[in-house]
Amino acid sequence: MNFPNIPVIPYEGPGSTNPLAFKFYNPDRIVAGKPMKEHLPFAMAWWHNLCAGGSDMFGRETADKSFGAEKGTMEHAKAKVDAGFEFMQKLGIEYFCFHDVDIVPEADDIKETNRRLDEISDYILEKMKETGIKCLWGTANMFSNPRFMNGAGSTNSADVFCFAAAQVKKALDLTVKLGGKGYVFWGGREGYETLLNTDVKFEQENIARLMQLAVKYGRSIGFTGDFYIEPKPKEPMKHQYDFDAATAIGFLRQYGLDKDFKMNIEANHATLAGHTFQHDLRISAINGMLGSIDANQGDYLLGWDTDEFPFNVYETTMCMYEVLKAGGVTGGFNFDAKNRRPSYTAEDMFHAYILGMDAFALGLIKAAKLIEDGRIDKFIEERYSSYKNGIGAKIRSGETTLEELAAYAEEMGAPELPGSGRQEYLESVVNGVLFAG
Ligand code: XUL
Ligand code: CO
Repeated sequence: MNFPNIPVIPYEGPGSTNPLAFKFYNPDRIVAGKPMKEHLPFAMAWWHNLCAGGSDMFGRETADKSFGAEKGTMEHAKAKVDAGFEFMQKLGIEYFCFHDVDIVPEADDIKETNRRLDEISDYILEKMKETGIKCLWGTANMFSNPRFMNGAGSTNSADVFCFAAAQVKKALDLTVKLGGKGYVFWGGREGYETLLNTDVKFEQENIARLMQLAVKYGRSIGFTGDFYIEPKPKEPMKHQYDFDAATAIGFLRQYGLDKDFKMNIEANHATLAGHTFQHDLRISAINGMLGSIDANQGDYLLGWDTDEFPFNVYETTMCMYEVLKAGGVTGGFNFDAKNRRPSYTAEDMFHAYILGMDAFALGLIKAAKLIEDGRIDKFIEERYSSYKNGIGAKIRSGETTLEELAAYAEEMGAPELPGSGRQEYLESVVNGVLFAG
């Protein structure tokens, strides 16, 4: 046992002061017609939770993630599997997400790395069968190794492109072997630093080519799930090609990938793009591409990807509002989040997930109330009511001409002001629902 002092985390309700209990996440509680756990398929991110020890560019690791084994060995890889499954079981988390290099130490020779991946995935599969825990999505890390300094699909080197292809192929094999629901492309270094050395069109075509090849191969080995793009505007590259949901959706349509791909929206990436989390969820949803969510939050005072555990209930509420309106996600809620560096104990790992799961459970409860309350929906409906009849209805149905509209305007004279947006009133409605007890 890796966490002998941590019990299975119970639900104790909002009044509880037990740090190792859920206050809001009650998996079987019915909200908006189904149990919370069905609305919120939570996933553990292998890389942060089992691999990252809190190092940053100014200091080394503070948390010990050795789990009793020597790092860089297959014993360590297995110890992480044991720790991860114990962790998920204790929290009632039913899914995990992984990169290839999170689950084994990468060898110099890809054939050896792949052998290690076969071995560890057999072991993971055993644990999955034992526990009923499932794989949400897999991905290939094509950004850490120096060979990917200029990107993977976007690299200037055809040899590096082939290496990336080999990693994608293997990561797809693993995702299928583990029954993953999705496969993610986060284009870590698919971007550029300066146009003085970059052919943007060439690079974007090559990224699309890698994705097209992945779809073809994935479908040929029986992968029926969704491919995802995870947009991010910057970091590590100054300009990343998948800036935000709108950009990524345009890209997918341009290259005929839109039937196979959806979005994996990460809160902190959306805010780095100058949007709200809710904005990128809405853009994905209205395009039929709301796939999965990387559940975290950023820090509005810092301009980078801090990957904090979600705490801001306004944001989780507006996220769940979008998710409920969209009829749910096809993927899940992956905690792509890490403890703050000074929160370095095993207990902190549990506190972090309890915080995140409670924040989303609360968001779900409040979002369902907002929808049930109906004042926001009613207001929006009335706001556009001038399009219900007459000339407005003709505009909507496309049965008009510019000449007809101009004649209408001339006849009418100056239009009345379009009606108050009532933002402050609506914000007070949200507060009323959030804090009404
Ligand atoms: C990096 C990030 C990644 C992806 C998977 O910002 O979010 O961890 O989620 O590669
Ligand atoms: Co992410």
